[in-house]
Amino acid sequence: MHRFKWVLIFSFLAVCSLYGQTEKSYLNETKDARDARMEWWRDARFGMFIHWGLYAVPAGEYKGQKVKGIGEWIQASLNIPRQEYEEFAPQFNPVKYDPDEWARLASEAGMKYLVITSKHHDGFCLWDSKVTDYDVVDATPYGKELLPPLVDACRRHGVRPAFYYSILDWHHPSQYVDPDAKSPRAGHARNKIYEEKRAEYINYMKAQLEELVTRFDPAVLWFDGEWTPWYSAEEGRELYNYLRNLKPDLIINNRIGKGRQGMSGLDKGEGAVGDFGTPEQEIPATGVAGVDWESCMTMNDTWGYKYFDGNWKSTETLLQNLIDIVSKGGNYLLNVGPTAEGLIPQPSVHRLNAMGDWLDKYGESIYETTASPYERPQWGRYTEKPGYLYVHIFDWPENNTLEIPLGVDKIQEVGVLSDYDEHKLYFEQSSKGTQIKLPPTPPDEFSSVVVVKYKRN
Ligand code: H79
Repeated sequence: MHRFKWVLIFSFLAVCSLYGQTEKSYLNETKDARDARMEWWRDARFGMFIHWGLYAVPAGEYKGQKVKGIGEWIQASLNIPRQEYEEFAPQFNPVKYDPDEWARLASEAGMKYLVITSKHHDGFCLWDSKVTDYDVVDATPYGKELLPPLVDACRRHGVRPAFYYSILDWHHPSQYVDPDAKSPRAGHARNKIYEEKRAEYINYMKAQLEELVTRFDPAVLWFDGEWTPWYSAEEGRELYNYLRNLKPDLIINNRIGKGRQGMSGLDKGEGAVGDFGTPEQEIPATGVAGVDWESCMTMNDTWGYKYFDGNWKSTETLLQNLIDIVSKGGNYLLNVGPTAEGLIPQPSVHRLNAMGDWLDKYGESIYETTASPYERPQWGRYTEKPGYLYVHIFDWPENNTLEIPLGVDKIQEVGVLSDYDEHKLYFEQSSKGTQIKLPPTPPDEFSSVVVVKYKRN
C-alpha cells in the first residue's frame, strides 16, 4: 500500500513537470516554418494603421495650449496629470463610429490588413478589458466595445484585423513619470516602474494580451513603447514565447523586444526578437536581404487626431512611397487618426480612395511582388514577380525612352500595364540592356507602370 502511494506521488510529479515544459520555445524557428507563417504578410504589402483613443478628445489642444508634436503624446508633451487626463474619458462618445465603413475603406484602398491601437501609451483600452476599468465600456458614455465590431467588419471585407499594444503605460499604477530624468528626448526616458509592481504589470499585460488573442484571433500584434528603460530583453523574449504559445501563427513586430536601434529597427541588436522591423516615418535607403520590415507612416504629421494639422501628403507622394517601399521588399502601414466622434478625416478618405483606384488598375505590380535586384533608377522603381519585371515610372522621360538593365534576348514582350493587350511597346538592344519606346504621355496621372515579360533561367 505504501509503495502504491509513492507511485502515485511520483507520477503526479512527472505529470507536473511535463506540464511545466509544454510551453514551447518559438525563438529558433526553422526557415520553412517562418516562411509559411509570414507568407500572407509578405504578399499583402499594404495595411492600415489606426490611432484612436482618448487623445482624440483634446485633438491636439489642451487649456489653450497646442501640442507641437504628435497628438497621441499630448499627456506627456503638455504634462497633463493622470487624473486630469482621465477626464477625457467621460467626453469620449464616438456615436458616429461605423466600423463597417472603416473596414470597407481599408479594403477599397487595397489594404490587406488593419492595425488598430487596442491600448496606446495613455493606457486607455478600446475593448472591455477584464483587468481594468480604464476602457471604453467602463469609463465612457459610449459604453460599448469598439474592437469586436471592427474585427467582424474586417473579416467581412477580407481585411486581416491586428492590434497595436503599448508596453509603456502612463496610466497603470506600476509606472510613474520621473521628473528628474534628463534626456534630449525627455519623454522617452521619464517613464519609470516601481520595482515592487513590475511582476503585477507584466501579468496585467499578459492578461490583456490573452484577452485580445483568444477573443479576437488577431493576425498581428504590433508592440510599441518597448524603449521605456525599465523593460528588458529577457521580458521581451518571454512575452514573445508566451504569445506564440497562445497562437502559434501569430506575427509579432520587433518592438516586443529590445533589439531596435533608434526608430528604424532593421538592425538586429542585442535582445532582438520579433518577426519584422518597424522603420517609423522613414523609408530605408535599401531593404536588407532576409529581413522582413514594414514602414509605418502618417498622412499628415500626427498619428492621433489633431484638429489643426492640415499638412497632408499628396496622393502622388503616398503612392510613390508605397511603390518605393515595395521595390525594397517592405510593407507600407499607412495611418489614419479618427476623431473622438468616430470619423476618419475626409482628406484621409479622399487619398485612400485614390490609392484604391490606382491599385485596382496596377495591383499586380504591387501584391505578391518582391524587391528587385536591379539598381534603383532615378526616374522610378522596379518590382518583380517570377517572369515579370514591373517598371514604375515616377518621372516620364522627355525623350519617351527608358533604359532597363535586362538583356533584350531575355525579353518576350513589353507593355503598358492595365492596357497590356492594346499597348505593346517597341524595345531594342541598348548599351545598358534594353531601350523601351514609351507612349508620348504618361498613361497615369500619379505613377505609370510598364510590364516586362521575360524568360527565366
Ligand atoms: O504610435 C506612434 C507614436 O506615438 C509612437 N510610435 C508610433 C507608431 C512613438 N513613440 N515614440 N515616438 C513615436 C517618438 C517619440 C518622439 C518624442 Fe516627443 C520626441 C517623444 C518625446 C520627444 C514628439 C515630441 C512627442 C513628444 C514630443
